[in-house]
Amino acid sequence: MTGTLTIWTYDWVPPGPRGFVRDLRLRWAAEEAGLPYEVRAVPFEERATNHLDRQPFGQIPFIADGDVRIFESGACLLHLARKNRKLTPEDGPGAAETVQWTIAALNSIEMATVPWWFLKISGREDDGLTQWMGARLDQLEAVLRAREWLVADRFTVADLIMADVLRVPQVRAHGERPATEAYVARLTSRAAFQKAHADQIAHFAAADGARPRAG
Ligand SMILES: N[C@@H](CCC(=O)N[C@@H](CS)C(=O)NCC(=O)O)C(=O)O
Repeated sequence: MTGTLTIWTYDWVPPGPRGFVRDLRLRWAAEEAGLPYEVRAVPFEERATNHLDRQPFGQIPFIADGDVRIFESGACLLHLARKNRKLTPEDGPGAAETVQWTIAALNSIEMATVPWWFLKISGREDDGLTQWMGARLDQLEAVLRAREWLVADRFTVADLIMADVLRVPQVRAHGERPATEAYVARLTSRAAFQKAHADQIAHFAAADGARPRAG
């Protein structure tokens, strides 16, 4: 394989998660960085061996970039950032803080928000988890009240992943956090996000036509 970046997603998903499937993070990063990329698909309904060889949990996204083949959206984002200075400062404290906030988005915020909204949409919202997530979001609100970007007065991949974690509608609707809301609105109004989002919606919509209709 040559140096073309390939981002894998599913061939189809139901309408609900469209616009939120995690290949969007990687499309968005590639768009921000001006990196050429192609998107390929694995079946949503049957997780085949060649999929599990690339992503042992049967999930997406995963990427190929030259001889690099990796999964986990955060690892993929940090890999892309290492190649492109539009996504991170090159070195020094800014580079380290970009890694720090990327991990914080995944390991301090998303680790609370994802279980919370899974339980919420299945009608089993848990009070302890709600309070824990609320505290995390309040702490982040205090950070975002004081700054426009997470790192060094500039956009980085840490903002991309933090905004992607925070933009889930149920999370956005939980409590009043004006700095967080303004931050998410600012990030998701970027042209690169808009293109990545529209492309993902189009990708899944195109697959609808090829599927037998229920009933
Ligand atoms: N930690 C993984 C999570 C990946 C993930 O949850 N992918 C979802 C799509 S957004 C998926 O494949 N869900 C289907 C499943 O878990 O079987 C990452 O960030 O890459």
